[in-house]
Amino acid sequence: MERTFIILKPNAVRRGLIGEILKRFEQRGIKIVGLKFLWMTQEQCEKLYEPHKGKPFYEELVNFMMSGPVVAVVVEAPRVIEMVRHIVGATDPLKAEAGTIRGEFALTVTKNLIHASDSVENAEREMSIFFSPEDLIEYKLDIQDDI
Ligand code: RTP
Ligand code: MG
Repeated sequence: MERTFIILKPNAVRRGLIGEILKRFEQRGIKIVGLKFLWMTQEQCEKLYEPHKGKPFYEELVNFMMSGPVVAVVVEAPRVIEMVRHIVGATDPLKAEAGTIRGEFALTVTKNLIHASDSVENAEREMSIFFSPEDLIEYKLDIQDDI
């Protein structure tokens, strides 16, 4: 079983898309094990985007990510890192396939609605910025034996 880390970016919250986006993971049978509504601090933002420091889009990205509250989520399922990124779609909404979250609801690269970790190492690193181990809840989904 694998876990990954997701952030619904500030424009997803402002546009009222929290339910729409979480629904897409729930309907796949992906289990939510951690959920927080928060306004990111500069420190959290710098840690999250540490690998992108120095890139041309860094400042704009960090400012945007702190422009309003976000929803931080940890989810669990087999092969969930790849599955979540498949549901989210390509970074550039122009290249995101129809039917993906970005392909249906996003317009620009910076404001592409959602962040999702891209590897086991990054998932662990990123979720630990926002969640302590006791924030992550173990339980059985009703549908777990049927997916
Ligand atoms: P994410 O990390 O947010 O799930 O998205 P990703 O892997 O598809 O994209 P990544 O390359 O990790 O970039 C992180 C975020 O930076 C913004 N970005 N802007 N203007 C640009 O060229 C550019 N490139 C990346 C996006 O908001 C992207 O989600
Ligand atoms: Mg990334």
